[in-house]
Amino acid sequence: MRIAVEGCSHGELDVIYDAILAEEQSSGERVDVVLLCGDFQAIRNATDLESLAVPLKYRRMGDFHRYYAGEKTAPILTLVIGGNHEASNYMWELYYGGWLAPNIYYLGAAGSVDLGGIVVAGASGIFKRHDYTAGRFEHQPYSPSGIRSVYHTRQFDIIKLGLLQRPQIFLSHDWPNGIEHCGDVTALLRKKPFFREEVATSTLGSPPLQMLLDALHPAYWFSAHLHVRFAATVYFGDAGQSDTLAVRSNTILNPEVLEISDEENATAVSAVAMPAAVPHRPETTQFLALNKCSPRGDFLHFFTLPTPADPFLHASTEARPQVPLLYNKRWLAITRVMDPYFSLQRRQMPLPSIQDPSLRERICEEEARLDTLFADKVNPLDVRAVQHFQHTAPASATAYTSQHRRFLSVEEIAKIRASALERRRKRGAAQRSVRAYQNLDT
Ligand SMILES: [Mn+2]
Repeated sequence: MRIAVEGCSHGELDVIYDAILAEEQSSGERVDVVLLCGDFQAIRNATDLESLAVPLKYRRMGDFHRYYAGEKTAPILTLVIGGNHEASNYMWELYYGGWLAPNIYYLGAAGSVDLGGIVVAGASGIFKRHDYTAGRFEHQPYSPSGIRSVYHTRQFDIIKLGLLQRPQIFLSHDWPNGIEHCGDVTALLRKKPFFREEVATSTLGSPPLQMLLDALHPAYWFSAHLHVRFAATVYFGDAGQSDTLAVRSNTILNPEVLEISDEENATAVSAVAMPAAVPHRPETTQFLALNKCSPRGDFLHFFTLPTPADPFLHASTEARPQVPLLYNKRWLAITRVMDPYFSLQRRQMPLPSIQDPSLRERICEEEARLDTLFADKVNPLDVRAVQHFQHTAPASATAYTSQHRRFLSVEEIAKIRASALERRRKRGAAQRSVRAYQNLDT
């Protein structure tokens, strides 16, 4: 199975698919699935912009609404996780995962699926310590703080992911904390010098993702968010380096021993190409962070992974055979067993440890129960048979406002918003966020 991975999408679906189709043409090799690592911006209509946490100048519709409307269709099965710039209202509708548009499947706030026989797992959002242990308390219209906390990763979801068995591929928007030390950190700092302090203080990346990396050892891990291409190899257990990522980071992350000399002549670009063809040992994770989508290119990574679906994919006479997409039974069991802990309030009851033997036992029991439940069903785990894409809001680059009693274009809304901001600023009430259009009707 040939896979294309991309970093932050920022609503640029056309550029991404065009680049992938162009690569297929030049290489002569079909791409079977696309993995997008967040900041996807599933903006269905102008009202969704109200739930997108970006500065005013970045409030753009992007390409997604045409895919949502059916004007365009994703040419290749696409799996998506969320980042910190999302239509958080829409992502919340699909908290457990689902079709954002035909052929574009969101893994949910956390999720795991079986893709042609390999397990893909993903964590949406970014880590912020003060919201990590909270429940999912945000509701719409989002408050100025809720529009941000809504995409902060929750411990509840991380623990669920930590209960998975080793996935082949893990997707996260931000990087696992400490990962920079498993690659060429000097070259990274040459390209992104402003990471220096975070690297020196061990604050680059997400600590919960570091925990997951140590717990799961996925064969491949892809991230985005920091808008730079960076490759690393993490060795676990018996692979020659007997430490975990946490131990490595804690050992190396002494600012005194950090080599961040600018004189060193490391090759900044060639050093970060991930050796896709190198077979991975089970004890290593190949990490690759990807750049954001940009016209300058180099935001994609292509690689081929042997999967149980390969004979089917090779034998198919179709130009683009449909890659099997199944629920991961283990994930379904985890979701059921952890459900009593799910909180819709700020308060989150204490959560069990991922090492808790009785918790793991209950998950195994649940898996056995699912086996019985599914025994007489045909393809019970087939995502396409169970979940169908449905519109839940109009697809339009306009939004109806009850105040104006008509549909306004994005440009008009931006103009009105800008002048409202300006008036507010003049009145000296800049500390209060302008929510003039929070009541836009869909
Ligand atoms: Mn981001």
